[in-house]
Amino acid sequence: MTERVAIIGAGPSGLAQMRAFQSAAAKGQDIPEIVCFERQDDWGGLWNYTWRTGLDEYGEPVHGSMYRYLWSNGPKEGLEFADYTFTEHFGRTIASYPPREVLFDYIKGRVEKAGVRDWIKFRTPVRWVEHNDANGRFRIVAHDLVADQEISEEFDHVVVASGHFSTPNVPEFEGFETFNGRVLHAHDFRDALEFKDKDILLIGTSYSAEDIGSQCWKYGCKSVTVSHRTAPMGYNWPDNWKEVPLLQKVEKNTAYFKDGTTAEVDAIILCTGYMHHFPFMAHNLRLQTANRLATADLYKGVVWAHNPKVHYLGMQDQWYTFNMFDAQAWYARDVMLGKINVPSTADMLADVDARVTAEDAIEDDYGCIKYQGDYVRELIAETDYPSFDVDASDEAFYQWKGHKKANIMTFRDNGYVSPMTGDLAPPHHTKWVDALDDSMKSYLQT
Ligand code: FAD
Ligand code: NA7
Repeated sequence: MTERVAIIGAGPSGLAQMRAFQSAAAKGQDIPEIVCFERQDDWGGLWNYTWRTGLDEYGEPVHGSMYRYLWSNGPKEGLEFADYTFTEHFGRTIASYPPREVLFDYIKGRVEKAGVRDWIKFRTPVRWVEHNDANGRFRIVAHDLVADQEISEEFDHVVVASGHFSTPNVPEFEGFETFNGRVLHAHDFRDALEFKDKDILLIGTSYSAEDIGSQCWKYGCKSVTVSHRTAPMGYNWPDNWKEVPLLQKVEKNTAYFKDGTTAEVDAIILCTGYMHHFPFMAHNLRLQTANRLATADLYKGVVWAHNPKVHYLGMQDQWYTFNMFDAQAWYARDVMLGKINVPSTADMLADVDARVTAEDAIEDDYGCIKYQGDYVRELIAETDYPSFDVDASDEAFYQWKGHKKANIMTFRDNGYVSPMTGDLAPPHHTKWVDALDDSMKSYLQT
């Protein structure tokens, strides 16, 4: 009997898994039956932009956390697919920080070429996954939203590719109930123009705070105040931007910070990160981890150590993205195909511990980049994923860090060398700060 593989999610990670199997089939290998369950009505995961927030038209939580005018926050040379380059997709070299629509197009291009769309059941969220100890298979319960019918099927392997930047972490601060303005999480932020001429307060100091603040500044907010729990970001911010210690409380429109200072603000955007949230996984299969490079309980960062027929893709905090998901998907595929044997549970957990210890010893962001680059290199060495110059990707990330430090509002005007083709990306035709139209049409103009 042909084995069956369930993939949960058709974002970049789930699509990587489908492409991994399709590439094996294209080489003449037998592959299992693949069924991908996807809650949204299209593929691409977070890159499939939606204007919706809260619940969707079926009452499902909206997955999307991306917003209008989003440009890649890292160089594309750090995420390029080794089996489908930007040059192959666009027919020429393009600049290094594409807007969302351009990256969405790139993601789609590879899987359209692979022809795997028929494997996906759209509008079908997975509700429950449990292991059947009697027959060693997994029962998956999903909901066909369009037909409003429950689906219950058995599979031999499960790949969880549902992402971890969708369910917001929402702390509360004193006075929010009576704040005279809007309080929202970054997950629900959609359009910087909403905050034009407004004084905004951001809580958090990571990518969301940096980028949402920069967007709002670019599109004309009056001022940006960023409140930190641990440390300020420390970039050379524009004059109408300041960094302050943690918010203590708000009263009407006044925000009070830990150092005794105050600010008058119109809106508060909680850029406080996301939760790894898998309510559909039975407890003995459910990943519980912090957002870090070495995740808990995943052998090689992929295989669920307590049942190696379950795989989780893309669950790490991310410097590397698309090609790391590929490295993981190819590895998971070969475990499922029996080409790679995993060790005992004890040895898999020892591998996890070793990765955690190695991550804990990293001193700075450069070390994190190298750590994740080395991880990608380790995985691709074990499969037939096309080898690529990981050092060149690391180098693009190192230069990116330097460019951000030099000027946080101009770093996207730089270009880097492709680890796949060796080509240097050309500069974009317009400086990021002046490029208000983020459409693909505008971006690809020469
Ligand atoms: P996702 O893209 O989240 O896709 C998961 C998919 O699973 C979704 O389609 C979802 O609908 C589906 N799903 C979830 N639950 C279920 C269920 N129960 N049943 C069925 N389907 C389900 N990365 C970069 O490389 N560059 C960037 O510039 C960048 N910017 C980002 C900006 C923001 C605001 C955010 C939030 C993330 C950004 N990222 C960026 C990181 C992003 O995580 C990855 O690029 C990528 O989208 C992760 O892919 P994924 O497939 O693992 O998860
Ligand atoms: P991250 O990278 O997980 O960062 C979360 C931030 O939120 C971080 O600065 C935290 O501060 C801060 N945080 C979390 N909880 C609190 C509370 N209770 N109070 C104050 N500050 C808090 O999430 P992002 O959304 O920025 O980035 C996620 C992805 O989106 C990323 O990959 C990008 O590509 C886009 P800490 O440093 O822990 O004190």
